[in-house]
Amino acid sequence: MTDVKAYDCDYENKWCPGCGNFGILNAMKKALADQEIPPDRVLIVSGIGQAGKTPHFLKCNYFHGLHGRAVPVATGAKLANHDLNILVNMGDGDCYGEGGNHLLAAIRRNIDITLLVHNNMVYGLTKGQASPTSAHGFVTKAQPQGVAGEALNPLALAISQGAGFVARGYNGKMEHLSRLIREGMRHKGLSLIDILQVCVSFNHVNTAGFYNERVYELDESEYPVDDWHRAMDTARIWGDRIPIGIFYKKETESYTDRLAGLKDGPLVNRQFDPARVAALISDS
Ligand SMILES: Cc1ncc(C[n+]2csc(CCOP(=O)(O)OP(=O)(O)O)c2C)c(N)n1
Repeated sequence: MTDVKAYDCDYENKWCPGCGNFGILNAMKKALADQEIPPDRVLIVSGIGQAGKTPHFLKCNYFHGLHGRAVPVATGAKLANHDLNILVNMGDGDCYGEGGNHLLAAIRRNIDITLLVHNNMVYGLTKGQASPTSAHGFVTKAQPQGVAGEALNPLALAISQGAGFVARGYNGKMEHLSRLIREGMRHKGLSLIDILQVCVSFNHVNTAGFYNERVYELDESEYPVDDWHRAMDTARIWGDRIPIGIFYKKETESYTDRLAGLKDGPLVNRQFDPARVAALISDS
């Protein structure tokens, strides 16, 4: 039996008191424990930022890479060992800004990883500049007259590009978020979970109060999760009411399923023959 405590680690945590990342961390632990996944079967890859620190606070395998580059690392790890459960923690700047092109490639290839984007709509670690999801007009020290551009809609982007599992969670609804993470991990193929995350230091607009008044759960008994047009419409709802839940879900062959070379099991379990590699190098 795997308990949430199996994932506890005593690394000192410096997130601000009240940071939404704590709810996300707890939801991850619960999702992993509920699936009885032991820590050694999990790899967490992260980029740079406050979100990128998440795996420091979990006892499991992790790789903390460069800003925006967690997805290619996770892709490589999945291809090397497709038996591993791979989660990726990134901030909205990390994933949709610096790492945007990698996100597009992962969607196109349908890499079987679960992307958890801590979307606080601001660059937290570097003290509050606008990110790709900052709203038009959002005022920061670096954008004193407000953001001139429009905010990226990550859910609509992912659905439009054919991602097979697209969901939104909220750090204030831990049980619900943990269910989404569990479902995302069970999905064969790329799962994107955009998580509304409160930043108590640098986003004084999208606060817990703001979300608690607006967030509602999609009704799973009524909502047709495989209806692409409905998903696109739902992804565009933002205002007095903000939906959370699974917006779109449709399974198609994942990248690892498509690669003939992986059919005989994970590459890491194969015998490595240095003589064959040496022969290949001398041939070229
Ligand atoms: C290529 C590159 N560009 C910029 C930076 C500086 N930098 C580090 S973290 C960060 C922003 C992080 O914001 P986000 O990804 O939204 O995560 P958060 O800290 O809000 O969780 C930036 C711009 C960097 N380390 N590398």
